[in-house]
Amino acid sequence: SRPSSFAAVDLGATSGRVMVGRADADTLRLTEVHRFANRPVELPDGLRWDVVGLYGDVLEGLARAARETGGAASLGIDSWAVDYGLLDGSGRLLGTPYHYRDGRTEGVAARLEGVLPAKDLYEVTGLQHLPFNTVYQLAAEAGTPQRGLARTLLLIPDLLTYWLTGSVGAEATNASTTGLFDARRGDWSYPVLDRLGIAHGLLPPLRFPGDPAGTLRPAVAAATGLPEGTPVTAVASHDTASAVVAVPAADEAFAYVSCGTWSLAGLELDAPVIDEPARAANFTNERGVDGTVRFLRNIMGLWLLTETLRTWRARGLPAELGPLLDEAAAAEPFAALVDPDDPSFLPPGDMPERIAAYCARTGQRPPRGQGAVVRCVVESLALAHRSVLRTAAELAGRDVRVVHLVGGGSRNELLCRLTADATGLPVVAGPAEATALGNILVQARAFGLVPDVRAMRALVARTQPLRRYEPSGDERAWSAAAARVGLR
Ligand code: LFR
Repeated sequence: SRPSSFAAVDLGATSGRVMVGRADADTLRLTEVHRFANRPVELPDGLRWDVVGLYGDVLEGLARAARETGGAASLGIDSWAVDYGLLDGSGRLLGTPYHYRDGRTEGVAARLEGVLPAKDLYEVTGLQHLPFNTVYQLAAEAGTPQRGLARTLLLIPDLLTYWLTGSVGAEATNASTTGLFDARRGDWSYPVLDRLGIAHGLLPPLRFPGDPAGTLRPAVAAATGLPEGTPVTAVASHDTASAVVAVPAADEAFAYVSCGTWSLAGLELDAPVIDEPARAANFTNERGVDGTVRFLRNIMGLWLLTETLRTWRARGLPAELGPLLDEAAAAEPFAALVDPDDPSFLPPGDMPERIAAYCARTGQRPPRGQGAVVRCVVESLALAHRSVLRTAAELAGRDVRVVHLVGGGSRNELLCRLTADATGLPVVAGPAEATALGNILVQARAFGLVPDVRAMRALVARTQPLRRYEPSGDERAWSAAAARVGLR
């Protein structure tokens, strides 16, 4: 049978892409039709996403997808989590959405402690504490005119879906990252909304991966050349949830690291683990496809590297990743280490300077030379992968025999090799475009081409290039290194 075509819009924090995927029971082929930068904009009143520009790139990408396919069966949108636009009562966007790295949420969680203690919030949501969770962003905006006029909150993929179709909804995997979602019941938490004085109607009804999410407005069909009536399908609109769908795991004893701007390291579970040890370790229970739970922790990820390169580029220093990784591979091991999740690394800005400051603060000699800085970043990320995956297995009482490293980071051989060494487990690297593949696969299932997640994973394993790294490290050296930065 002829495989059907689907379009995937996948927006990451640093770049976006529109892909065409062809899928059936034996085929899974991705073609990139448009890739574009996602450049946050620093306005005098905060760090924002250029959502209108992104929408323009989505339209451009869909036009190219239309030329490539002659008409996709459906399209789906995923992006980073947490951030949102507010609409007034007539559906107009109120202001430019904030970037989660904007500083306005600083101190907000502490201020909320009296109204809704973090422990109580965790008990319901099972969500890791991140200063930028939607719940804190909303609290930071209390009293603003936008917040006063807001009648609907739409997370970024839902906002773009609304612009494409006119249809309003909240996709569940992404809703689970807001801090307003009940992890056990799999629905908005109305008691949490009440405690925070948030009107129930601000949050649209949920949609689940595979549900229809409207059809293209005639103006969008005209602008893109896609047929009128082309359906938009709700996918796992949280990029991490889409990536986990496309992890080519053969059985249950696997851990994953979805490695891009962030490293999301953890396990797939059937039910949330919400207890005091999980809260103390700041583990999250985000929702996956089919009611699964993504039990994981955020690690600062390749952000440390891309922000380092951006700093060097601005200074006119060499900033090409390939040669720098070669230098890093040859640099002295364990010379300088950081805890990648130190809060000082979260905002945009001079990253090498902050790494040097961290080292000085912890009695280490700051890395000297670019290769040494990159070594420090990559080795520290591998250490964090080790520490988080060990903790995950312990908290969930699960056996882990292989680590699947998916996303852009799977192209970074040094990171894959060091992650295998640090964890003492084989690392299967790839696919690099797991998120877009997961997006396509959920659509393919909605159209009856793939039966279930197991079959999706088997299809990825059969069709995508993967590379296996066997651990070769010295366990004692890694555990000593971890201890130096307070990891395990
Ligand atoms: C990864 C991701 C993470 C989320 C972070 C911020 O792209 O979606 O899962 O914690 O971005 O939204």
